[in-house]
Amino acid sequence: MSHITDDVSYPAILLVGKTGAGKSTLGNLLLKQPHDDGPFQVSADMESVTQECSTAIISIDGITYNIIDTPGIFDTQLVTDKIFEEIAKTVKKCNYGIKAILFVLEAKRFSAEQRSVLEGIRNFFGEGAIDYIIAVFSHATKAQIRDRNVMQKAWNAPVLSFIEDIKNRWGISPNSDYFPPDDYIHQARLREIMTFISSMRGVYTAEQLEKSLQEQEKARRQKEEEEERNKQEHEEKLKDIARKEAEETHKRKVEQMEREQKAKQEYEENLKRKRQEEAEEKHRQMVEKMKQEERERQIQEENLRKKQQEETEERYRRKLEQMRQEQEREEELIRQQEREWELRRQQEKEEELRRQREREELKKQREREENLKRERERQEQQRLQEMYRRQLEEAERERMRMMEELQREQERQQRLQEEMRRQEERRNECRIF
Ligand SMILES: Nc1nc2c(ncn2[C@@H]2O[C@H](COP(=O)(O)OP(=O)(O)OP(=O)(O)O)[C@@H](O)[C@H]2O)c(=O)[nH]1
Ligand SMILES: [Mg+2]
Repeated sequence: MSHITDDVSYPAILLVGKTGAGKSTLGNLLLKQPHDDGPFQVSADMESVTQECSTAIISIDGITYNIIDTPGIFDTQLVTDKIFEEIAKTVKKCNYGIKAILFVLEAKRFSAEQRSVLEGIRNFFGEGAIDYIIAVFSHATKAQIRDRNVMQKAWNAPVLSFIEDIKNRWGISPNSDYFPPDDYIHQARLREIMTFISSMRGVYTAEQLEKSLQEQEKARRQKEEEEERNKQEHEEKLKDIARKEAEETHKRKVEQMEREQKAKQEYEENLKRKRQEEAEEKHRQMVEKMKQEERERQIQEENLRKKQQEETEERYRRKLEQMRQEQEREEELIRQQEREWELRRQQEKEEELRRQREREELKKQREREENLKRERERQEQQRLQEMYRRQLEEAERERMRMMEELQREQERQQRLQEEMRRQEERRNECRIF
């Protein structure tokens, strides 16, 4: 009953899972064969062994099934697609449907790798397959194999969620090293799995898989279309970026060319300016040289002029000296003449002085005579004055005497007038009476 067959003449039990999970080992154990020496080849190392699906006949609770070992699912999409093709080919041969899908997973931390394998299997079979999945944990510890509760405690949230999704259908692949095939624990773990298989209602059909595959194909196409759209959009974006980059490159090139043109212009201008400066410098040097020559010529001329001037001055100086000497001689002559003249003048002056003394003597004589004359006149004048004074005193006394007489006459006149007035008054009084 446990030999490999190509026919699928009974309802099928599928062993699926990640490569190296222990599918072939579990198949052999369910077939009551040594775990590594049954109809399904078990790999000794990490290399994937099962490349094609193989099937064996198994009887559970009196019902015959085809148990089908499948190649392990990798996390590499390319290999996995081929494996799913192989599985699909086998499922299509299952004319009596699939009674159970034993999803073998290692009882260690539910890794991202395991999760992607589970997602792959669920997607492949479609959501309708969930009612036929039984999870079987392999590589369990001795304690986990002995006690299901120990196994349950090791689960994390994703495992719990998955177990919940499959309505708590889970078992443990026994390890013959811990519990030999005749051990009741070994048998109990296999029994649990088989009980789940027997309790399944209905079968998962090739049509469901076909439908799922079509949906997958549709999803794949949509995904491809989406990817194509994204690709096109991406390409458009890339083209846009490339166009912008080309524009930018063109712009940069134009700018670069402009910069180069500008730099060239600046270079040419600089060159031109430099040449101009050099020409100006040469011209300046030439002018400077000419100026220098002119200065030297002027200096020579100046020296010559100075020399001529000095010679002229020397001639003038000599002439002046000569003139000065002549002048000195003339002056000496003049002084001589002056001295002579002075002498004469001195003589004349002495003569004059002598004459003046004579004149003064004469003048004094005259003055004395004059003084004498004036003294006589003064004495005469004094005598006359004395005489006039006595005459004046006489006249004054006469005047005073006449004044007194006049005053006495006036008083006499006043008395007369007073007398006349009183007489008048007496006449007037007499007339009244
Ligand atoms: N400790 C332990 N080792 C196991 C268990 N199941 C399988 N192995 C070992 O794991 C290795 C791979 O086992 P296989 O049964 O070939 O695994 P598989 O899933 O069929 O592998 P592929 O066919 O390559 O996909 C072998 O060396 C097994 O002896 C288990 O429950 N416990
Ligand atoms: Mg295998």
